Amino acid sequence: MQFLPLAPPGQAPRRVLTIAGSDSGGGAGIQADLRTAALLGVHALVAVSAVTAQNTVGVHAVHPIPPSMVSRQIDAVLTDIGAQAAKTGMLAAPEIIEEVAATWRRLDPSIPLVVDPVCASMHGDPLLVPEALDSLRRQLFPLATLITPNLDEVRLLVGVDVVDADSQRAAATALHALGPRWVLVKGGHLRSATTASPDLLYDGERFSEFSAERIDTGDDHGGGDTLAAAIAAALAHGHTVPDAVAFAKSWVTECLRAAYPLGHGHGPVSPLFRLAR
Ligand code: PXL
Repeated sequence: MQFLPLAPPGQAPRRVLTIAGSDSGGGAGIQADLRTAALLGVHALVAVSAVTAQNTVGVHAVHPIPPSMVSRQIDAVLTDIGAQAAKTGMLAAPEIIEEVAATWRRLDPSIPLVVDPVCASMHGDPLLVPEALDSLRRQLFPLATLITPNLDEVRLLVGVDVVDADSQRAAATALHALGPRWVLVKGGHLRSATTASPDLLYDGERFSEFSAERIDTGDDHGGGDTLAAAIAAALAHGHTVPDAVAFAKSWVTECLRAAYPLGHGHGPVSPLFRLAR
C-alpha cells in the first residue's frame, strides 16, 4: 500500500486531535489511535473523554472525565499546537458530547472532524449511555465532516436493520439527513457479505462502495478506531474524504492481517506490520 508522506527530520508533522476513551488493555480507543497516528507519521493530540478498566474479555468499569476537563484539553492543544484533522471515539455521556460540540462551535477550528459514534465494545459492554444518542444526532453529527457507524450503531441511531445493499443505502440516507457532510456505513458485520467487507460512503448525492478482502480473525479489537484514525490522518494530509476512506480501508485490512492474540479474549488489530522486518 501507498503510505502518507513523512515530515522531513526536524519539521513538525501533520497533527490529528483524538477525543476518545482510554482502553487499559491497549487495544482500542486512544491507544489504537496513537499507534495508528505514530505509524502513519502524524502527531496525535489527545483529549481523554473517559477511562475504562478493561481487558480482552470485557469492560469492567467506565469513568467519564468531567466535561469541562475534556474541553480544557481541546482548548489547550488547538489554541497552541493546532491540528489539520480531528476524530472522536468513545464519548461516554451526553454532557461530554454537548461540551465537545459547544467547544467545536466556539473554536470553529475549520478542520475536518471524523465522528466515530462508539456505542459499545465488541463484547456488547456499553461505552455510551443510551440517553446520549440524541446528543450525538443533534449536537455532534451536524458538525461532522464524516461519521463512521458500524451496523449496530446504525440500528441504534436511525433504527435501520442493515441486511443487504438496499438497506445499507437507506441507512446512509437516514444518517445523512442528520447533518454530517459524509456518511460511511461500515459493512463489516453484514451477514450477507462472506468474502468481502463492503463499506458504503454517501455525501447526499452519490454512493460509493469500498470493498476489501474480509479477514476472518477473532482478533479485531480496535478495528473501527483504527479505521477512523487513519481516515483522520489522511484528511490531515489534505486528501479528499473518498481518498482518505480508500486509504484507511487498506490500512485497516493490513492491520487485521497483522492482528495478534492477547489475553483470553479478543486481541487487537495491529499497525505494527508497518515495521516489517
Ligand atoms: O472500539 C471502540 C472503542 C473505543 N474506545 C474505547 C473502547 C472501545 C472498544 O472496546 O474500549 C475506549
